[in-house]
Amino acid sequence: MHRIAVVPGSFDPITLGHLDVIDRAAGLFDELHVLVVHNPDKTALLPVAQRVSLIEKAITDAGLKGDIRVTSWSVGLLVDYCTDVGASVLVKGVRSQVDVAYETPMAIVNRNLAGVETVFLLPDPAHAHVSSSLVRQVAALGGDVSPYVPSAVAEYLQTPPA
Ligand code: COD
Repeated sequence: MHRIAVVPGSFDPITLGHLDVIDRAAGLFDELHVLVVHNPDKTALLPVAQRVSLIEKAITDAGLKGDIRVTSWSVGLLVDYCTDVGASVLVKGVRSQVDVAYETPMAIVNRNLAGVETVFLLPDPAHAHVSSSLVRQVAALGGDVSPYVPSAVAEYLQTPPA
């Protein structure tokens, strides 16, 4: 059976924590869709198309193996995308009990809505403290974000287009 999984997120921007989860997930499934989804609870920094492009560059630069596709989704439920592409699994990274508490109700609702299961992956502890919001804050205050993000993101945040 050809197993397709989706790794959804805001990825605003992609961090080394996200990349670690994508790498682990790519080793577990035949086909992986990294899906940029608008989170209405968050104020976005980067346009969705820019987030997609930075994820693609980060995956290429890191030399990740496997069938990894990057795209975005803005219409309807996350599980509608899964159904459309034939994905039976969502992959979420969990850094702490806070992430588990946030993700658990969504995982149950997604299973009830469409039979899509959620797999939780633990990140490398080296990246467990990293979040996109922390990166956005450090960048906004002029700090060095390079320890937390792929080099393409660090370059972009340090020299955004005019
Ligand atoms: N290490 C490991 N994992 C990490 C790290 C890290 N350092 N940082 C983030 N992650 C994980 C997060 O826990 C999350 O699983 C994923 O990476 C994405 O994180 P973000 O911050 O980019 O994205 P979020 O948290 O804003 O999620 C956006 C989603 C759209 C994925 C989310 O809101 C969602 O699943 N929405 C469901 C929409 C829907 O259909 N709702 C109805 C039914 S529930």
